[in-house]
Amino acid sequence: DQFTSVRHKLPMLSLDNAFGGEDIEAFQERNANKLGLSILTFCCEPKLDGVAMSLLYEDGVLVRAATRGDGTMGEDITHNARTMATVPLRLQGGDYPATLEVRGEVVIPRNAFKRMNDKQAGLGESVFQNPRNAAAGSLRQLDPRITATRPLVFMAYSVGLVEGGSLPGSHSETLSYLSHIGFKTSKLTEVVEGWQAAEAVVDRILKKREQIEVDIDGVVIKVNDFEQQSLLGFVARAPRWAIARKFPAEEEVTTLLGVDFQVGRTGAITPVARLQPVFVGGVTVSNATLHNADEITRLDVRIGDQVIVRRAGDVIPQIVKALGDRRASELPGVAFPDICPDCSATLTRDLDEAAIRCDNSL
Ligand code: D41
Repeated sequence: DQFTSVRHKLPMLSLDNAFGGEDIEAFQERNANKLGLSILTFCCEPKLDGVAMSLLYEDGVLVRAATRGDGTMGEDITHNARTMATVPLRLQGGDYPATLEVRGEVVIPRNAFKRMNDKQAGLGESVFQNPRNAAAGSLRQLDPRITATRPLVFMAYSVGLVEGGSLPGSHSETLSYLSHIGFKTSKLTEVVEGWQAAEAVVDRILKKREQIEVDIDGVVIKVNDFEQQSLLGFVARAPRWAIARKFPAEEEVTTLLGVDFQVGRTGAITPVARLQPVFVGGVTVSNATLHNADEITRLDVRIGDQVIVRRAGDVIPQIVKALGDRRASELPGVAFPDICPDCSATLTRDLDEAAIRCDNSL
């Protein structure tokens, strides 16, 4: 209630989800049939996992920035958007419609997010769970001087209202135009023919997921031609001509069933979380590392807790958070053993080391 509500002149639609190649085939089938065509040209772009924002330009000057909100009503965040280097205050090139609304996603690159959280922690301030929450929190600051210190990046992905001028005839050309007038757009965008080629883009982007500097949660596949888009129209709140092909989530919630202790080659004792099996990062996970005793203390995790498990790329699944606020009653903590689970020797801990070891050299 601290921000002024604004009504979007054109609603910001949502996206239908697809979870496999068969959904993309059905998407093409439906749309091609409606248009009386056999194959369609698609523009495929990474689905950035950030916060949607609308920027309104009058005669090339930024006059309003708003969050998406529920798609109909958003919040006025002009004072904060103005502090972002990637939000042009004035459009470049001189060749733009009198009124132009640019839509896109506000993200924080992962490396900048880590630095930002380290800084917050160093100042004794609270840290953010992930880059998306950090972006949302940074845009909702009352003091734009705080927003200005946050590494926010705006990436344009479409236009809304256009009056007093015209735009190119396709989505991919519009993205090039947006880049020409001063916006950042995704370099991973590809124009392809047919759903199999679109699905191949999905595979390529999924393989690169860890190398890409921002979090992405899928690929948005759009019918490229604007004429075709308007013939297809939309149902309820989502266009028929676009779909979000989702990647497997990298974080899920599950239950911690117990903790086992394993003795490694060097004698270090590693706590291993036994989990209620959960599908995360594309595989079913039933174990996760808890690293060491300090990590168990830091997480304040209890047996029976709901926990957030993360599996990104091929790294060992980790517990990133224990959802202590969901505990119905006191639950038992995790007791680190005093003796080796394999040979019963007394365990030792060096003062300058995180690891607790079994020193039985035999
Ligand atoms: O990268 C994204 N998150 C993204 C979101 C994208 N690349 N394209 C999008 N296109 C649309 C339509 C087709 C409706 C113009 C979107 C979104 N919408 C969207 N973002 C939040 C809700 C919907």
